Amino acid sequence: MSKTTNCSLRPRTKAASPGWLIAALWLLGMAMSAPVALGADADDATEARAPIPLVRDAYARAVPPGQGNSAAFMRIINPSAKALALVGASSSVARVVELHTHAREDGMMKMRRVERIEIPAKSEVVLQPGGLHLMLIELKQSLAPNDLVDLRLLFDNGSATEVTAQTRAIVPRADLSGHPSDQMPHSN
Ligand SMILES: [Cu+2]
Repeated sequence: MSKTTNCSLRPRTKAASPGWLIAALWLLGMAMSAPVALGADADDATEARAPIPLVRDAYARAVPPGQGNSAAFMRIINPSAKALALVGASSSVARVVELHTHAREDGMMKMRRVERIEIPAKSEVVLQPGGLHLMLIELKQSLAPNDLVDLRLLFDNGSATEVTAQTRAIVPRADLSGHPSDQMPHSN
C-alpha cells in the first residue's frame, strides 16, 4: 500500500484529483468574503463549474416603520471568463425582491423591473441609488439604521450567494436627473 499524498493540499495535485481540488477551491471561494486572489489555476478550475460571483459593500436603505418598500445595493464582481447574470433574489425581510433599474422616461428617471442584471466576464456591476438596485417589496419589518438584511442572490448558472446587507439612512438622490429618485413609487 502506498500512502503518500494525504499530507496537504497543493496545486500540483490538480492533475491527480481535479474534482477534489475544484471542490476545495469552490468552498474556499464561498467561505471567504474578503477578496480572493484568483490565480490562473483557480480560474481554470472554476470555469468547469459555476463561476463564483463576489459580492462587496452590500447595504440597504433604512426605512421608518410603516414603509412598505426598501432597496438594497452592492457591487457584484464576476472574476471568471464567462458572463454571468443575476436573475433573482429573495430576503426574509420582504415578501418579494425584484431586480430594478432606473431609466429615463419623458425626461424623468423612473424605476423599472428588469429580468436580469448582466455581469460581463472579468468585470463588475454596481447597484446603487439612482441606478440598478434590488427592490425589497412588502417589508415584513421596519429597517432601522444598522439593521441587518439577509439576501439570497440567484445567478443564471444556477449558483446562489448569501449576502448580508447593513441598513443605512440614504438620502434620495436628486443629482442624477434633477428629480428626487425616491425609491418608493410602488406604494405612492
Ligand atoms: Cu425599485
